[in-house]
Amino acid sequence: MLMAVLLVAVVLPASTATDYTVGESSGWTIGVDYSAWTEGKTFHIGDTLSFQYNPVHSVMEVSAADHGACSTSNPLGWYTDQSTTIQLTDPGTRFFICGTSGHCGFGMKLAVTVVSDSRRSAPRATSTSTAMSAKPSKPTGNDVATSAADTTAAPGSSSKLT
Ligand SMILES: [Cu+2]
Repeated sequence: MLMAVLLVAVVLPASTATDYTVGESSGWTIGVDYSAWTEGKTFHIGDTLSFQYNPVHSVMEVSAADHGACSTSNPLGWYTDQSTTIQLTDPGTRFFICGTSGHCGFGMKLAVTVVSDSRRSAPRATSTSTAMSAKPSKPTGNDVATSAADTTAAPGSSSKLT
């Protein structure tokens, strides 16, 4: 009797994270509008991005500035295994381009904004207890070209060390 009740309780919160295949069946390639692909999607902490691509492409994670400029000179991460899974572990926007020369200019660029997980009641298997409030540290330190959108993090004191 009690056993059955416990089993149900364990099974219920099983799958809350979503695995997004970038570009759906088209994958990560030239000719897909990735800003259109992200439209209407809400990416949460714990979700994953799956890039599927052939060897002429790669996945490069870059800063916002390099994403805007299609610059491959200073990657934060570079993946060439043709099947790359990116874990979305923190709130904020992450930027990806193709590392092959010219491909970003042909549209192989993707920006994914990860929201804090306020909608879900029970986040699983993450030991971080900082769910939605009180995030003292900002993980990505790209103060290079902070665009106008970046007013959320620092209320008042924006340090300019140029
Ligand atoms: Cu490419």
